[in-house]
This record gives sequence, C-alpha cells and structure tokens, in this order.
Amino acid sequence: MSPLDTAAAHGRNARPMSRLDLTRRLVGKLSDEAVIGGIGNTNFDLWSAGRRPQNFYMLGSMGLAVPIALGVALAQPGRRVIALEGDGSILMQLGALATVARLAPKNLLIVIMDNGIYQITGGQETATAHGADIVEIARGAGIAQSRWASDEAEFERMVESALREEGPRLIAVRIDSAPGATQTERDPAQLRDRFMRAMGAKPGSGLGPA
Ligand SMILES: Cc1ncc(C[n+]2csc(CCOP(=O)(O)OP(=O)(O)O)c2C)c(N)n1
Repeated sequence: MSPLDTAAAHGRNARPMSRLDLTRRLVGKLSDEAVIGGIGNTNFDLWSAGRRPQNFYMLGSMGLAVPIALGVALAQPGRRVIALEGDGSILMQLGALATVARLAPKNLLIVIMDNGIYQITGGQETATAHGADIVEIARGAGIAQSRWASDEAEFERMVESALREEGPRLIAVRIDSAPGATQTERDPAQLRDRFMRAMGAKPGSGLGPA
C-alpha cells in the first residue's frame, strides 16, 4: 500500500488544502478565543490572517504550541483555546497529546496542519508522508474526538462545533506545500506582553498576578 493509500484508508483527505485559507476561515469565526501558533509557517499564516492580541506566536521551538495552549486552557477554563501546529512539530512532542487527554480540558482545540514535510528547513519528509496518521496517534493517546477534515466546508463545520461543544478535540488537515505568506514580527517581548494583556494576565491588569 502506498503512503497515500494508507492515508485514504485512515480517512485522511486526498486533496491538500491551503494553510493560509484554512487559517483565515478559522480566525473569521473567533471573538475572544486564544490562538497559539506553532513555530514557522503556522504562525506566519496566523499573523497574515489578522493581528489579534489573543494570538500568541511561538518563535523558535518546535512542538510547543500544544503545551502552551494546554496551560492557557487550564488557567482560563472559561475561554476557548486553539493550538495550531505543523506535523513535524507535533511529531516532536507526541507526549503532549497524552497529557491533553489525561487532563482533558473541555475548552481546548488542536489543529494540525499536515504537509508531510519539515517545510521551513528545506522540505525533508516527515513520518506522516510514510504512513504515520496524526488522528490515529491522537486517538491512541486518548483524545477520542480527533478527526481529519476532508475539505474546507467540513473544516469550518468542525471548528464551529469545537467552539460550541466540549473538547478536547483535534482536527487534522492535509495541506499543500505553499510557504507561509509573511513572517511574524520578531519582537518576542512585545508578542508576550500583548498576549498576556489580552488574556487579562499581565500584572496590573486586575485579573492576573499582582
Ligand atoms: C526543537 C527544534 N528542533 C529543530 C528546529 C529547526 N526547525 C525549525 S522549523 C522546523 C520544521 C517544522 O516542521 P513542521 O512543524 O512540519 O512545519 P512546516 O515547516 O512544515 O510548516 C525545524 C526542523 C527547531 N526550531 N526546534
């Protein structure tokens, strides 16, 4: 069985979608939800989809979007939190999926953008290009509500129900190999401060530590 046949057998969509288009569709449905963009292209396209102060842009380390989003979701159970991560990055941090399943925050949605490559470092193939299935892995880790979105309309429906109903949930999408549209501004202190203020967690904001 070829890698693509394996993917089809697991319900993974055959037609790759655009990360920027999907990110825009997602951001278009948001109000005060927090979004954590993973390293590189996921946060470059999050940046391109609109500069929300509730967005946190992870710079530098692979695999941290889900752990950061988990922390925010646990700290603010009244707020929906979304992690956007690439396949290479989540493969580096699979233990986070088991921790999410174990702690089971009802307000957490994980979106995995699977292009089958480590795109930003030169397009080397990841294990998902050879049969590793992120949804099967997430289910095995204990996130029962894990599914592939087969097209844009299904992705939108799945995001809408994740924003309304209880999680944790994981949506995986197969995407093409278009690079991120722009680069995130590299000012980590400002990105952090803006996000903390938007979360009401900046000292002096009244909601966070004094
Ligand atoms: C811990 C760690 N290892 C390696 C790197 C180098 N690196 C940065 S981005 C990247 C590839 C990311 O791949 P993926 O998450 O699939 O996103 P894509 O580039 O395909 O959008 C690599 C290897 C890093 N930044 N951090």
